Amino acid sequence: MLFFLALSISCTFLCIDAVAGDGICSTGASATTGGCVAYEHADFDGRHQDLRPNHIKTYVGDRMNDKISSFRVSPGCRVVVWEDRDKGGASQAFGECQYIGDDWNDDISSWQCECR
Ligand SMILES: [Ca+2]
Ligand SMILES: [Ca+2]
Repeated sequence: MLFFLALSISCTFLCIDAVAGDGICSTGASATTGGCVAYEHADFDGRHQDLRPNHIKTYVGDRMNDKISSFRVSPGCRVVVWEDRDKGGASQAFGECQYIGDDWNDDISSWQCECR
């Protein structure tokens, strides 16, 4: 039991470190037309998917599944992502991000645009 606990704690720390280390995210938000945009490639390139403020995609669709690499985010908003559809598996929050990092690249299956 203790062993499992220690293992899950160290994994949590490692995952957070990895995202902070590889990801190229800014704390400042870019001026978009409201809401969040996910992109297939880094640097806001390739196919994109828009999400209005406080909306959620429980499945990104076959075209975008396990392909998202960057996000644009309106002021006051952030994205929350999940590795599986229907908010399943690991989760992480991002601001404006030209590359989400090796841990999350091409992994996202559901996401949400959270705004104040
Ligand atoms: Ca990609
Ligand atoms: Ca996935």
